[in-house]
Amino acid sequence: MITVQEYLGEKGCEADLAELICLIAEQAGPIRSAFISHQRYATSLNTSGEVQAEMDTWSDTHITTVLAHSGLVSLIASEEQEKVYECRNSTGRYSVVMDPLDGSSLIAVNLAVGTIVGIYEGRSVLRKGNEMKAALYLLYGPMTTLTLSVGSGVALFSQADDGRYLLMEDSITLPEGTIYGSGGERPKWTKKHTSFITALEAEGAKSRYSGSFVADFHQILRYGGLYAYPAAHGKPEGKLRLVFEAQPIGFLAEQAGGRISNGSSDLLDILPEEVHQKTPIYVGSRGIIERLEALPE
Ligand code: AFP
Repeated sequence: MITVQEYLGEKGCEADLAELICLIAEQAGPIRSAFISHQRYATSLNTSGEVQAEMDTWSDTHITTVLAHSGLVSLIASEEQEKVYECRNSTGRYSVVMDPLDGSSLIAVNLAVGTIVGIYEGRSVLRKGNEMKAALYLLYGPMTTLTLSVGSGVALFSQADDGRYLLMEDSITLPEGTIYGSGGERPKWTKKHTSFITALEAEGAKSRYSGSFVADFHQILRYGGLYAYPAAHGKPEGKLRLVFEAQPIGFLAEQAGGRISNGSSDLLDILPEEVHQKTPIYVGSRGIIERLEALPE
């Protein structure tokens, strides 16, 4: 079977980028091991005002420390850190954006959570998503999987007992499909969002939503459909973050032939103004997103 290292070699990925991707993927082992001993929910809040789980801060510190010592990275922007972390003395030519542990409120109920990462070349993290060099997520479910794109399609790997990532499927295509999941409280949804979801339901769409973006997106990637976290009354920017969540997941979705949108335009074309910026998100099957974008506000 093909390992992730062999896959990256076949794709002609630059050696330092391949090294960085593999280094990040290796952290799934320590992160999985930490789940049992770091189950508490802290009293601290992140920059978005959300309660941090112990695993949020643990994963953040762990990955940041590993990357800071790697010599491959110059900047790290994390959902769990207010400021962008500068790797002093590093000549690394990549900047990393990450949600170290997405879906952390689900650790207590043992549902799938993950690590989301985007990699840019150069010393800057406020970039359009379509400038990304690579994006990946690690999903901690019954298997540990790595979903990866270096800009030439999407590949899915699973981690074997010996720690190696083995290719399960290359050139993944995000199909048209009928699963949908939407965050937010229905009474607070906008009129456009409510009528779109109601129309999908009338056509037989089936609701599946866990509350872990990375896990909910993964089933959309495989089965097709729509993941949405919309604008809402009182929350016009929704809940999810453009830089740490939308851009890496959107890069993977579009590399698989799907789309990501804020409801009216492609999120990968938007230049973030600040790292913790939020955005409404619609990601999934191309046809569904195009239908939504064509609707009047
Ligand atoms: P946590 O990491 O705090 O659990 O937040 C997860 C998340 O950012 C994203 O992964 C989910 O899709 C979304 O929030 C869930 O939000 P709701 O609890 O409002 O459905």
